[in-house]
Amino acid sequence: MSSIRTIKDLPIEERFAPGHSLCPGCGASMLAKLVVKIAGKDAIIVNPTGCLEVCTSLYPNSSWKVPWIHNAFENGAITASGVKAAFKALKRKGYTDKDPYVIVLGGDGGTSDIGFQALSGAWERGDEITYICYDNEAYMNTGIQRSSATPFGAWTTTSPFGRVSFGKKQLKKDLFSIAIAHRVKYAATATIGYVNDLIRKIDKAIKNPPSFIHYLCPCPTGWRFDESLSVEITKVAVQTGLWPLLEYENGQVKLTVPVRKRLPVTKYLFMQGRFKHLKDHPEVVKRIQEYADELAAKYGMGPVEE
Ligand SMILES: Cc1ncc(C[n+]2csc(CCOP(=O)(O)OP(=O)(O)O)c2C)c(N)n1
Repeated sequence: MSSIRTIKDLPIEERFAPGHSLCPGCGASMLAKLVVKIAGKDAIIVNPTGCLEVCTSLYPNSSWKVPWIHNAFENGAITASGVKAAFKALKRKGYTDKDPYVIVLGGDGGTSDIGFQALSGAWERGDEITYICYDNEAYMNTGIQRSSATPFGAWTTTSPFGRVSFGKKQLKKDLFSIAIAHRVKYAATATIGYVNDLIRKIDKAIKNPPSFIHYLCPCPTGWRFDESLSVEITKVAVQTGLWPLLEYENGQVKLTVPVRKRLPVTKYLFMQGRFKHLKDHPEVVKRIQEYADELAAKYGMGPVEE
């Protein structure tokens, strides 16, 4: 089984069809296209409720040229565990010779909040599934409500700003560390701005289950930026240190894309309408810079250079 390491290694055949209703610039469509290209025709995609599911399966159409299951918001991981177990049993009994990759594509609400217990259980049991969280940092499909993955200070419809509020009051949940704490075999963070890094990690994750990828998913609609900037914005997230590109395997965490000189977090924040009220809250911006500095110290990124 040869590895897919860069965009040049990708198969030509498309397995994610156009014609879906995801927004222009949506990071979930870019991810889905890559995942099904890399995983191939026998992969089985499990898709809990969310933008990706709703917008790619408008009856009677579907964008998925691979087997695909929509399941409830709560149970992406356990649906995948069941599919994998069924294939193992069928194979053992001689009914099939297939042992497909089973891959969940879940939003941050479906992963870090509502589907979390099913995911934790699957990881703890060591179920041989790959879970990819496309993290657009809010419940976008239902109108931009905050999730536990929404960043500190961000506006959402349920973390508004105004006289008594500066946006979300809590830091983002650290799903990468939580996955490692469950002793998964492989875990990574990734994003579309570093596409070869992303491609290599998808390939590695599907071949080394139980595995997890936390994918920073740009969302022009919910983050309030021009759709042409989707890829650029994720590069800036990485360069500020707010989204370190990490990989965990064999008990070691490493930074896969070095950041020797960081951009100040203001560069990332003020590209987006969801943070624009922070111009009146320098203390919140300072805390976000400190958070980036903490990540830099933890993962070995360089100092901020204005
Ligand atoms: C148990 C349950 N609660 C609420 C909903 C309504 N609902 C459907 S999609 C969605 C938002 C999903 O958010 P996320 O997982 O972050 O994915 P995104 O929409 O951002 O892609 C919600 C709240 C639901 N389907 N099931």
